[in-house]
Amino acid sequence: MAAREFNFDGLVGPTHNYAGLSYGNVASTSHRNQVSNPKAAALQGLEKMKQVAALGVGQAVLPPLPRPRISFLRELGFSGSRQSIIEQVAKTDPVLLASIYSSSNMWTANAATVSPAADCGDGRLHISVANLASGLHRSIEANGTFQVLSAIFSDEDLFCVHPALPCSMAFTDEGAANHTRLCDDYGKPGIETFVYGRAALDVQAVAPKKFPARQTLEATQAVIRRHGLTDDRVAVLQQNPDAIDAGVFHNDVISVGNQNVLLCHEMSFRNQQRELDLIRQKFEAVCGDSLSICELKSTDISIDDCVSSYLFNSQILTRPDGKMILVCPTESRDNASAKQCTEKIVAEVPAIDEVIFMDLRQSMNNGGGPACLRLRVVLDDEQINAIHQGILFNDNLYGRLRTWVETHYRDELHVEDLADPKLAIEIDASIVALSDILQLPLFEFAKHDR
Ligand code: SUG
Repeated sequence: MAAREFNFDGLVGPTHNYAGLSYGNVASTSHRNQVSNPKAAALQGLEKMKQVAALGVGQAVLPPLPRPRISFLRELGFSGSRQSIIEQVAKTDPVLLASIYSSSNMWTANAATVSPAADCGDGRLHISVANLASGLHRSIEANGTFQVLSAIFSDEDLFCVHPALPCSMAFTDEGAANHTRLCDDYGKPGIETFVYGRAALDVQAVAPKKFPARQTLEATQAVIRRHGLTDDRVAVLQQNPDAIDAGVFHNDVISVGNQNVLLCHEMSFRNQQRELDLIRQKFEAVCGDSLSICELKSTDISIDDCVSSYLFNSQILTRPDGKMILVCPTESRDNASAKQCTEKIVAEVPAIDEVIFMDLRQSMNNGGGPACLRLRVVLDDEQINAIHQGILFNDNLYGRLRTWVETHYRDELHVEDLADPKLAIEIDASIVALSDILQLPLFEFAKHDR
């Protein structure tokens, strides 16, 4: 059945801030304690959604998870009213406070791994919520994400939403940021590539030395089993540990694919040539077509420039006329090597005929480019009609969300502002209003956090 790709973008939350919580993510660490602008961040994200929708590509929005996650602090033994808990934690542990206030769920590429129905054993679309167990501020996303995705994909005849994997260091899972699906038509079976950073249960295994490898082989294998993906349709690769040590904390910082196109850097994977040959063979066998791989060299662009320009964190989108467009952050236009690479990509990859640059600076300063902000979901008409309709992006929703952001968001947020209980009260009003716009029971999801 004909199907198309929808990009589910995370709406940036009102507490977007620069607390520097992500070790191994160079942008996050280097912007620690800078002043953020949540309003600009959310508007930049909405502009991207608007432009993508205008290209004729499927676009939907995922709500920010309600913050602060006071229920998590109660689990840790803090007690009293919300106000007094915020005041206590602000005094004793500001990093913990920043964690439960984090807006990191805006990077929906980490929300889950999604396998289209055509690839899955039972013919349903499978979604595995990521546990994000490598980092405290991100690990608290999984419950809320499960609630939201279960509400959107509620038809169990068509969809299966799996809760996050057990929260263990052996099963740390970062979702679609380490998953790329290659296919001919979106609705036909494809090859799903899964990239992991370390094998947790093999102490001898090669792993990065400096920064954490966030995705384990064991988590990847569990997701493959849950989704009912067969060996001929998956490729499991190890990320190059040197790249992780250079700041490539997710595979989508060094590789991106769409349909029959795979862009990567020569330092993306371990045993890269062998792995790429295998993907090529599997692709030909399952999709009956040849895969177009564009492998950029270190002489084209250094790893450091990949990390600072986020060239590979671009979105490759297929327009209704079948041609592809590369949506890059403006940092890729402003970096000489990255800019040249975009020209090389257009010249060498016949399917890609256009590049556009978008300003996502607020998100980029926390290590989140265009591809981080979206979760890709392949849907056919029956599935589109079956999902919750309130999150489908159109001009009306864009207008309402813009007004909502302009009404409720601050244009300056200092990390110290998180200590002021007034912020939490302000956010309550915004959640009530957003629930109404998206017709999702967000306030209900957050009732334990009051
Ligand atoms: O997990 N940054 C996120 C960025 C996620 C990017 N996603 C993808 N590559 N798909 C992270 O490191 C920063 C939070 C802070 O510093 O306050 C943060 O969580």
